Amino acid sequence: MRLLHELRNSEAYEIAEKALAGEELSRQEGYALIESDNLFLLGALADELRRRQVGDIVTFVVNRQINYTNACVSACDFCAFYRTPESGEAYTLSIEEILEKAAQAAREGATELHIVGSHNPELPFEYYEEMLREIRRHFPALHLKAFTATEIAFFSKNFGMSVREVLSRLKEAGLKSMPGGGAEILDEELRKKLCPGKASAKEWLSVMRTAHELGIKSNATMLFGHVESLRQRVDHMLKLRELQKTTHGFMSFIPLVYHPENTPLKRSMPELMRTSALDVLRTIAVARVLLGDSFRNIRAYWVMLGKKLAQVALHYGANDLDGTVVEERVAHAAGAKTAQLATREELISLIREAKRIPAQRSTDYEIIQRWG
Ligand code: V47
Repeated sequence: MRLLHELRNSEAYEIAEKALAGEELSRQEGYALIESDNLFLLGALADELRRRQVGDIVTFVVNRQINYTNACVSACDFCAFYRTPESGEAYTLSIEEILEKAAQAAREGATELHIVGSHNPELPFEYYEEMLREIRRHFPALHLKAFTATEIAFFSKNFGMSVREVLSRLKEAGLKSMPGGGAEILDEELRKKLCPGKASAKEWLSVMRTAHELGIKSNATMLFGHVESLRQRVDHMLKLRELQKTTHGFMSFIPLVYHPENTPLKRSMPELMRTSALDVLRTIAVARVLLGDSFRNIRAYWVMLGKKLAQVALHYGANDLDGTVVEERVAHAAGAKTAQLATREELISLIREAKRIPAQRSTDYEIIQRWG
């Protein structure tokens, strides 16, 4: 059959054979995969590698996000969430307000708080320590996953402390792991254009290395679908793969779909649209194949993908749907139309309908409960 003949003679087919034989793919092979238009082959390959690596269980976490402040001096072009510290729309939650949100999460059975903010020069370091200490004192069972690597780099500069000291003090106060935000695209030139006011790619990776050395595990994200090239996505993944080989500290990889509405970038490029569903699936599949054995967990973050596309992504290499979330501000400020909350039942049913086994996990991917 012509279809199969053409497939067998394609470069993507050869690369797929290599990946299936368990070999690590090179940068050039990564480029060829992401540039190949054979989404079926890519999806089938990613799905098979996912099955071998983690089986048919698809996980989620019962969690709550808390965005403690939006006042920010970094002014990234892709961000609709931040406000300048002088703006009348800037806010900072008090420790009491944060504790109320934590109490609600605990009542609803959450096991994790995901706490991130912006780069707010007006808060003292004690605010962060007290936030963690107080939550830990009142709700010791909640895992505190907090502060992106760019926030940590900002604290280090703002308070004149080394990254190691910042992380050690936060760990002492109750920090258990770190989310993967702020990675954007780990390319120095692109960052100079999009986010010159915050940590460089080198600094982001260095904060993560230090965190992992201190026993603080983390996730890694990639913000895609704006002005980056397909090859820059591959380069980004390879930087993560390299670091992971030495630290083994990343728990999961989370591709974040760029939402353009209300962002400075969209104002300067009105033609910028949200990327297509096919581009999302291709990127998730390439992540599963290229990150190989180094990353067990590839997340389909439903808040940014939408629940239906996140479900499809479970057949393109993803094995995790993130969590119940409850309140999300970054993507919603930039035009996300998804709900802010997913119930446990909803996540279970999305996973079941994808013919996978739903399981609730802890932040560090221990299974808490599975269904069927
Ligand atoms: O750091 C900013 C990105 C991140 C936009 O590690 C945008 O468990 C889309 O990192 N459109 C925050 N994305 C989200 C994040 C995250 C989410 C869920 C789980 C985890 C985890 C991490 O969102 C930011 C930035 O990279 N972002 N602006 C935008 N307009």
